[in-house]
Amino acid sequence: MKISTLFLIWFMISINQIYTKPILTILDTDIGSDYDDQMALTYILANPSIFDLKLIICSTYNTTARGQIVAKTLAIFDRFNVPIAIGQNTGTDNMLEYEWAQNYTLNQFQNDGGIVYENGEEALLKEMEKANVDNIYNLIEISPTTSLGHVLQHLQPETLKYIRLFAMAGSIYRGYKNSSQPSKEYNIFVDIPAAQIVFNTSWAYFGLVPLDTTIFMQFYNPEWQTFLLFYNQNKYVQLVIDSYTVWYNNGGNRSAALKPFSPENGTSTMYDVLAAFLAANYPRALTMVVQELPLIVTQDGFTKVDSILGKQVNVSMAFLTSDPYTSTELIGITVLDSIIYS
Ligand SMILES: *[C@@H]1O[C@H](CO)[C@@H](O)[C@H](O)[C@H]1NC(C)=O
Ligand SMILES: *[C@@H]1O[C@H](CO)[C@@H](O)[C@H](O)[C@H]1NC(C)=O
Ligand SMILES: *[C@@H]1O[C@H](CO)[C@@H](O)[C@H](O)[C@H]1NC(C)=O
Ligand SMILES: *[C@@H]1O[C@H](CO)[C@@H](O)[C@H](O)[C@H]1NC(C)=O
Ligand SMILES: *[C@@H]1O[C@H](CO)[C@@H](O)[C@H](O)[C@H]1NC(C)=O
Ligand SMILES: *[C@@H]1O[C@H](CO)[C@@H](O)[C@H](O)[C@H]1NC(C)=O
Ligand SMILES: *[C@@H]1O[C@H](CO)[C@@H](O)[C@H](O)[C@H]1NC(C)=O
Ligand SMILES: [Ca+2]
Repeated sequence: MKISTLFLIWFMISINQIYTKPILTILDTDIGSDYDDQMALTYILANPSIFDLKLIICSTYNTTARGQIVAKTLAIFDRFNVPIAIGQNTGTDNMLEYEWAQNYTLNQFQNDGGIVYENGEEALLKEMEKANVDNIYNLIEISPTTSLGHVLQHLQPETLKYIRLFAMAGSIYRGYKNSSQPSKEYNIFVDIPAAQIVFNTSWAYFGLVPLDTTIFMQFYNPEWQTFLLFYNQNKYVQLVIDSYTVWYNNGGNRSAALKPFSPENGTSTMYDVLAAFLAANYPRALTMVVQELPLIVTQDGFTKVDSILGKQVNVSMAFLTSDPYTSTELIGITVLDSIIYS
């Protein structure tokens, strides 16, 4: 029974990835701090038949340093046609992955043919304004929403009918460390007013992956061992392992996760990858149990069900399999294989 369900999901993922037209996509990321943004970006770039990536905006803290990490990634994929938008620098923060991209400057990226928009919010606004009935956009939001919150104050509400949001944020019933109490999730907590704006917007579709499901997103043996085998012959696998190792050695090893991890045996928690996976498979959620819930963001940074004030959000509350790791392993295989075979 379990095997056949898994096979069905696998089959649907494959079909989905063969027959859909690539969808216009914007990525808002705080790549550099946690490692999951890098895996999400790599997955997106490895799947051009699913994602037609139009803009990457880097948000919060040292956005220039984040931009460099994106630049090096785009260069390895030879994707100089994807512009990098630099969001507002909101201060200094540990950027554990930065060293990996240190020797590839934004100037170098531009000399190589890349495009950098110094006013990232303006670039995001302009890209979102292109959405219309013939050009539906998916916005993959895997950062605190500082940039998006600002942009939403200038965007015509009409345009939002053509933009679907897929966000990693919040915590409904479960929190960090598989706690039975919800947490103040990071992407919300860093900029609560911005999150309130995003959650109080009428999107064409709003799909949310909260901690309730994302805490189980660790890719482990055996799919990780298979991935490692390709290190010497595949530059995308090399990109992931090298940047992950830099991040890990610079303190990423202390990052919280349900299972202990190291570059030899698996990943840290790939929260953000689930948002990209959800976008890739829209309108199906495949491995996930989705519930439409009226949510608000409270003044102190919780995401709460509120049937009076809340706006509807399609929340990935659980996985279809009773053991969540059965589902996240399948997602891991899909994601890692697509990187190997891109
Ligand atoms: C941001 O990062 C870049 C690259 O490391 C560095 O040159 C710059 O000084 C940093 N800026 C701030 C405000 O931390
Ligand atoms: C950056 O450093 C790496 C590792 O030392 C090296 O392989 C790469 O060629 C360097 N890139 C540039 C642009 O200098
Ligand atoms: C998470 O917590 C729930 C109940 O609190 C428990 O049933 C489940 O086994 C836990 N899962 C993991 C992977 O720790
Ligand atoms: C949502 O926005 C409307 C105005 O469009 C405002 O009246 C309402 O108070 C906001 N709700 C929340 C929960 O922020
Ligand atoms: C949630 O999903 C249902 C079914 O696909 C859809 O009809 C509804 O509009 C979605 N709601 C939001 C807020 O995205
Ligand atoms: C993380 O790595 C540092 C060295 O880079 C080491 O000093 C520290 O003990 C490690 N912490 C954990 C929790 O493994
Ligand atoms: C993975 O590596 C970490 C760090 O070395 C270690 O603590 C953990 O036990 C390993 N897990 C497995 C399943 O080998
Ligand atoms: Ca992130």
